[in-house]
Amino acid sequence: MKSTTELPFVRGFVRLCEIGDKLGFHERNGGNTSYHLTDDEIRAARALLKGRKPGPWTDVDPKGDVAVPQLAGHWFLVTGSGKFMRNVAYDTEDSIALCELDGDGSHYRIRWGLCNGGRPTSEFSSHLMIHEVKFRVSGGRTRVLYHAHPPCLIAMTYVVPANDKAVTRALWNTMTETSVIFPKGVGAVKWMVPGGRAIAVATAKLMEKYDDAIWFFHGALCSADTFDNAMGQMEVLEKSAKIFMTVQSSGMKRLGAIVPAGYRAIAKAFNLNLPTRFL
Ligand code: 2HA
Ligand code: ZN
Repeated sequence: MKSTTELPFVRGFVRLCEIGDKLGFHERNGGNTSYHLTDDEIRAARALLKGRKPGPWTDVDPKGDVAVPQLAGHWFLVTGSGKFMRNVAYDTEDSIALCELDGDGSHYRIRWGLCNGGRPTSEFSSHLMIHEVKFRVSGGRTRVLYHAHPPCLIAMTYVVPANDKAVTRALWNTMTETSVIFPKGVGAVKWMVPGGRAIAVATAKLMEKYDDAIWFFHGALCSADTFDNAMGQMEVLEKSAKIFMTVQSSGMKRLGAIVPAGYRAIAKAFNLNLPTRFL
C-alpha cells in the first residue's frame, strides 16, 4: 500500500461522506464525522507516514475545557471544520485529517490531511467526549460517530416534544422494524448551541445508554461499530421521520398504531429487550 487514502478505514470514511451527501444529509458544510482507529490501524498509518513531520500540538478545545484522558495517545480520522462532505471523495487530503492525541488527551496534532491548512470539525471536542464514553461502555466496539442534518428528522423535532420517550415512541411507531434498529431507544437533546461544551456534555450523557441522539432543530448523531451501521442508523432515523411527518401531514394522527402487544411480539421474534417505558 502506497497512500493513506488506500487504507481500508479511510476508504470506508470517504464512502460514508459520499453517501451522506447523495442522500441530502449535508447542505454546504453541514455535518461531520469521526473514526476512532484500532491499534492495528494506527500501526498501518504510522508505517505509511514514516518520515512525515506531524503538525503542531493544539488544544482539543480552544477554550481548554475539554480533555479525554481515557483516549490519550489514540488516533482519530475526522472531517475538517468548514469542509463540505461533498468534497471528501473529490479532494480527500484537503477535507479530512488524521489526528493523534497527546499523553493526557488534551492536545492533538495532525499526522495527515488538511493539506491546505485548517482545523478538525468544530464538533471535534464533542466527538472526543462521546468517543470516550462509547469506548468505555461498548468495550471498544464503537468506532464511528456520524453527525448529519437529515431534513425530515429536523422537521419532526418541531412536532414532537424534546424527550427520549416522545422521540422514541414517534420513531418506533413508523416502520415495524425501527424498534429492531433502535432497541435501546433514541435520546433527545433540546436545542443548544452547536460545538459548545453543553451540547457535548448532554449528548455524552445520553450516549451512556443510547447509540443515537437527536439534536432538536439541528440533526442527529449516530454511533456505531462500522461505517455501514452508522449510515444505516442515520438512514433509518430519516426514513422513519419522513413517514412520521407524512402521516402527520395527512391529518391521520394515528400514533400508537403498533400496540404494546405488537412490540412484545417483535421483542420475542428478534430476541430483543425493548424497554417497557417506551411502549
Ligand atoms: O460541522 O454540522 O453542527 C458542521 C455542523 C455543526
Ligand atoms: Zn450540525
